[in-house]
Amino acid sequence: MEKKFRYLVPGDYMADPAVHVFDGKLYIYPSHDRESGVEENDNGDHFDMCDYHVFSTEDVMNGTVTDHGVVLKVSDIPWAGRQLWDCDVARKNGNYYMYFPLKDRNDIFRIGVAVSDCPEGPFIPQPDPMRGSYSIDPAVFDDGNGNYYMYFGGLWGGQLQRYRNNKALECAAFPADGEPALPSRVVKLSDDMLQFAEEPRPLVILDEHGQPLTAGDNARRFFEASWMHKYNGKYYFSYSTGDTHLLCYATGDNPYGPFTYQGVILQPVVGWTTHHAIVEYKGKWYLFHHDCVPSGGTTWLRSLKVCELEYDAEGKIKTIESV
Ligand code: FUB
Repeated sequence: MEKKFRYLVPGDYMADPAVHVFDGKLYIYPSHDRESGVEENDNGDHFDMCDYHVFSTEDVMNGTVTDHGVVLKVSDIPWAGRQLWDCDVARKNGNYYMYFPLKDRNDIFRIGVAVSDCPEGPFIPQPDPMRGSYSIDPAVFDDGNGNYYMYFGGLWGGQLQRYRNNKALECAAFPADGEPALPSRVVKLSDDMLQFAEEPRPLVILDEHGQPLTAGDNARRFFEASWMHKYNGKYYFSYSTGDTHLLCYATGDNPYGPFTYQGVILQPVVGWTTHHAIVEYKGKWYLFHHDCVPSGGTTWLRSLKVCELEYDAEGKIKTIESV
């Protein structure tokens, strides 16, 4: 049977979905793409987003998708420079915490937090970014036992190559092809959800021989777009390979890893970036993602999309061909 895809917000450009189920309703927290006129470059300056909307639905493939409007904007954030990239939201004790990457006034990406008492927002930003935060693409995983973990990081425009051991380098540095790839980071959040509870740790992805994926293995190594979900007791870390345009995943036995590479979730879509969320809702699993088909291939004008995701009997995700 042919796979069914649905564009969720046909009237606007939305990308980088983070998706959660709160009180039986499915909420989508995407980036909000726009035509800002900023010229395309390797730094990603053309992804010049300035606000977030929240969407909700109770029927993923066929139901109404409600737009709850603008919930946070750059001009509301006290430490803002520019570029609101991929966000995520977590719930704890009746409060909702939105985590967002934004360049500060020195053009350095930091991760900020904004708080609301409902999943639709609006979200009120904290006065400063999270202490010790850097790079982009925060994804927050609720392990269901009172512990919340943030996965973050992104290469190139995401600035991860500027850091080692959580310290800024004098100059950005990429490992040689045969050296271990630059990893995503994982960090437990503090009880109040507003800070890191510890130093971020590298999230290591091993190959089939138990060796870390190398920097030259760019069809498998991490680039950006971290996401974590659990299936049958296993932890599934999924991510984009960036310049090879794949969504891949690796599995592990705990939130910190190590994780072992498993395969491709989604083949390249139209457009340079690929980014996703994997969620179970009403007994089915879904892959939320984006592509640039509606904008005729304009990389910075992406459209939100969803399809069902399936596992085989061993828990392997079946690769999805994009259309
Ligand atoms: O939306 C800007 C950036 O593009 C995101 O942070 C990356 O994951 C990529 O999708």
